[in-house]
Amino acid sequence: MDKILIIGACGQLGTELTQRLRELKGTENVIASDLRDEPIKLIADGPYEKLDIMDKDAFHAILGRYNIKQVYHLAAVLSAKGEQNPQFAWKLNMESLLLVLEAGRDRLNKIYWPSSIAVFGPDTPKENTPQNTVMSPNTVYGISKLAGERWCEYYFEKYGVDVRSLRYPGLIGYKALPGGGTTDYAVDIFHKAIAGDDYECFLSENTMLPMMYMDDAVKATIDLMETDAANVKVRSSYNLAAMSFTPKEIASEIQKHYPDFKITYKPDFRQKIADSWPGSIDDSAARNNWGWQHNFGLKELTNTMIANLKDTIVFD
Ligand code: VAH
Repeated sequence: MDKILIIGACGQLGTELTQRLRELKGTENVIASDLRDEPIKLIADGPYEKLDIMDKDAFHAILGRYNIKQVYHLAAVLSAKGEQNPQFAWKLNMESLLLVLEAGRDRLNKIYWPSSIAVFGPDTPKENTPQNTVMSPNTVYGISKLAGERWCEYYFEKYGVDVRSLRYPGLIGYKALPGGGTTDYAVDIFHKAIAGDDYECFLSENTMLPMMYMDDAVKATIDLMETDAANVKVRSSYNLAAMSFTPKEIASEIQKHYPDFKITYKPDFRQKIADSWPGSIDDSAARNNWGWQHNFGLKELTNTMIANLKDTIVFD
């Protein structure tokens, strides 16, 4: 059984991916790592290492200590936070990926690295965005993800590194809070509605964005990593989709459960980021190559988020 290292394990996706991989592979085979001294409670059941992925020696020491053979490299600065510190976002997002890809040349069997719909830009076709199309991202996050995709394909073709990647839409889950994304309004809105508060949305009401419930994102990630290498025909990064909705649409769905919930709209700098992204994604390559199928639409997402969050939100 390959030992797996998850970098960024305390993040929104990392938390849930760590839990699921431990269920599938055995807790002791999945080493979680993040910048924090201690793991968050949800993943404190198994091995954890404090790791700054910019520290090459510390990274290689962990690879050796546990005889790691697979790395899920999730650590990154997301779109909104990246625009506030472009130089750091580029450095972290790119240099850490190259560190992991280099390790893949001689000591790893498989690598997972997340890309994003942020690789698309203002002149990309907005509807049913194809796998291969015009890509001119205008955020440092999107630029770093597009460059990262090119490096992944380069390391696969030049060195045979088995690195796999997905272009995630906005991810929504209840177990761990997101950090610094433009799509994070779709998580914030549930916390506000359930706490009985009004919500001031930082995007305009008709901003259509591709979104996905966290369980689907975790399923797609593991399905891609577990499929035979011969099925992985895209070595940059696969388009991945489940649903698209606007803030107005998700608010209406929530109001079916909380009729008094009120939303107002006050677009900020994140509106320009969202406007540069597609409204919907063609993920037929993932569906044809390795059998991707999503399970959650807007209704199922809303029901699940409310069912799980309402027992954890402290009411004012
Ligand atoms: C962000 N949640 O908003 C991320 C994601 C498609 C968006 O990459 O930056």
